[in-house]
Amino acid sequence: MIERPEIAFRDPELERVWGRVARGERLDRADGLAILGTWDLAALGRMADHVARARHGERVYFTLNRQLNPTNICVLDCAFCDFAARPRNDPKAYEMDWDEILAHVTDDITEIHIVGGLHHKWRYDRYVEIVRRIREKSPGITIKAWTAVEIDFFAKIGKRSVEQVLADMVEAGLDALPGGGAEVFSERVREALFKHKIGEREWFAVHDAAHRMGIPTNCTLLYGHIETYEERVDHVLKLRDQQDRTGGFQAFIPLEYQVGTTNLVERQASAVEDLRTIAMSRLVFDNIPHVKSYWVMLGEQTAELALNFGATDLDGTIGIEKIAHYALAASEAGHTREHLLRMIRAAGKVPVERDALYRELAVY
Ligand code: V47
Repeated sequence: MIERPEIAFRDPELERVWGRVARGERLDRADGLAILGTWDLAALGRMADHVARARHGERVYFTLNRQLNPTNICVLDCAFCDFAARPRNDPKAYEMDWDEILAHVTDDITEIHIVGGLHHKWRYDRYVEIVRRIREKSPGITIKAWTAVEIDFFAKIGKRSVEQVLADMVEAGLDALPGGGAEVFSERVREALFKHKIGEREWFAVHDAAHRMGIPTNCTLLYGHIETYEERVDHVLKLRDQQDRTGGFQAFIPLEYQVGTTNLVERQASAVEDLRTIAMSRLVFDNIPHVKSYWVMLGEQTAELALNFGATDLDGTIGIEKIAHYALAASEAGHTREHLLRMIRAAGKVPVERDALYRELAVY
């Protein structure tokens, strides 16, 4: 254990939480709420940074990756999503052909992140074939593909169990699942924003099955819209319980809602809100290795600051990103390795290049 810093607190509630961290106690709902409500950001940053350093020292991870979204046509109608196109007569609808899909796989990347819409016409085999052809083109790449929402959908259209879908995908070349589609584990929010999408029971069933089959996964929270602080903390606690049972989550990614044209709220979450959410998750998750600072949605400045508020992963170079950019994200579409190195070093950390399985490829 690294030495505990002396922290000058202005918020007595936060000081109480620090006492619990110092005694090695597990944080609870009241602690999570105290963190989300604090204005004592300097102290909060030191707390979360201490916990991150105890796990990873000065190391912050990133990957050379590309996102692939083979289609945006989707049978769902989530109120926060600018990416999805309706199945019929939507001018922004697109479907990639094999050449376009395979053009995403090049020698300069080590991770491909695949996620897309639930297409009303694509067959089960096409989704498996996407993974297989990518694996054939690049035997060495790591493939992080399909959210729990998609796996559940494939099970329905392919008339298979979730386990069988996962087994088919692994056989085709899949390495890990991304964490999307969790949104907020709250029936109130689901009813209001994404009532046609699977809820927490099915989302957890997919990740539970994946972990039991040895497939690592990520997990996410979509925040900064109509959810309450209580719902945010409860979401994190539910993920922590799952991790106690199966241990397969590699990283937690708080996704900042991009207002875009869906306008669920007037303005995006503030940087203060982002940093509190990152720090809360780092402090409450005593069992998930990484909290990711997703620069695409946070913006570069806040993403860099988050590296001193408990985040130890910057995702990657990304290349072309559609989900946040259809929702008018202000960030660049992609960054070079050198750019990510500069961001990590500017935060006083040591850059470590990884693949989708968090195997270390280079320390800079
Ligand atoms: O599930 C949709 C979200 C997710 C918006 O696992 C939006 O490493 C913000 O899960 N504003 C997909 N978010 C992206 C995702 C992800 C991203 C990066 C890394 C990983 C990982 C996973 O994007 C969806 C949904 O929650 N989303 N619309 C929006 N307007």
